[in-house]
Amino acid sequence: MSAIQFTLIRQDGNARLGSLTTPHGTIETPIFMPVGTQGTVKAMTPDELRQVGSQIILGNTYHLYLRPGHELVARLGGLHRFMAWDGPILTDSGGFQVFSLGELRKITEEGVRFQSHLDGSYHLLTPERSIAVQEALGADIIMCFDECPPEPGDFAYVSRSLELTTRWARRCREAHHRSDQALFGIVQGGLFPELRERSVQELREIGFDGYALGGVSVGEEKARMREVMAFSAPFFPQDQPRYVMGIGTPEDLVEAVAAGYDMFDCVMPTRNARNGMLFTSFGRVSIKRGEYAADEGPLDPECDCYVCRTFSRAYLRHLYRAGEILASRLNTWHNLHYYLNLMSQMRQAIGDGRFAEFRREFYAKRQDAKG
Ligand code: PRF
Ligand code: ZN
Repeated sequence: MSAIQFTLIRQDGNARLGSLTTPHGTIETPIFMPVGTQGTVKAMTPDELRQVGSQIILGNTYHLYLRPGHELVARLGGLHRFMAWDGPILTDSGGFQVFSLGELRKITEEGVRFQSHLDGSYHLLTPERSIAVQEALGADIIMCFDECPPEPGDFAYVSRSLELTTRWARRCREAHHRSDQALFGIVQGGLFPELRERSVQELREIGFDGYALGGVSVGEEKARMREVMAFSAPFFPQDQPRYVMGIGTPEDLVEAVAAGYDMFDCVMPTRNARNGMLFTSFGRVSIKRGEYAADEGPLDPECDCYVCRTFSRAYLRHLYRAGEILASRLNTWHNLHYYLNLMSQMRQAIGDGRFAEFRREFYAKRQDAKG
């Protein structure tokens, strides 16, 4: 028995409308998961996350393991209780985060030895340990501990890396005991169709509650990333959720949904918000620019979020330039609303059988023409 239940409601081209029931509630797919790395989606309270339309959020094993420590979180009732978010949570395994440490880590068959970015202390993260930490945190969906090879990776290296990821996935499956948590496998294989196919097959033989496409958006060209998403999708099971890890721009999300994926996460809406980069229905807006100094209009005339209904571009520019805390809060509010609303529009379009039309209109409206 799986801790989650996925229902495919409708397919329109390759795009999928579905629903995913977890121990903390049912979410609609395709869905975007705001990133709450350190037990908080930066600048937003749980109540505000609900108001912008969040249904599920993402947490990070690596950060919470180092600080405040998974045992402490478990003692305080688990991550849901600790951060007062009662909806579904997915935690990433820490694999990707420790690989991002560069010099500070060493990969062996056993796991990854690394030094904390906080105090330089030494740690060993293994598949078993990653699962133990994720069981202590108590998310609804947890991820296998994988190796995410950086691009460009040659065939021999990516092939060896993916075999290690498969062996680690088997150890994760064996180490996982909580029946109220789903465990997802992570597909690697770089830019190579035959390696992606092998990766999915090996993971499917072990058997997981869902499958994620890892190792994309790691330095390859955008066109390459979209190719990998498109040629890999048919290898995934039809009747289980498909998650693309760590993407992306609004355009990436539209293309990923078009290719047949259901779940996404990215720091882009939240991180860019704090840097004054805002997403709107007609393209990107850099709110610091002089052209907005006396602009009385709303940030995005098509957006019905609290920020766009209440404040002018001139005011948002002023807050940003003055370094006010409220700039981060309002910018994050709008960007998350924009991302979550985009997903909601895509679900509507798939449900109505007009996803291709939606996709055309989405691009027609954008003036920045960036991908
Ligand atoms: N593996 C894990 N987390 C991830 C990735 C991955 O490949 C990516 C790659 N885009 C983002 N987050 N475990
Ligand atoms: Zn808005």
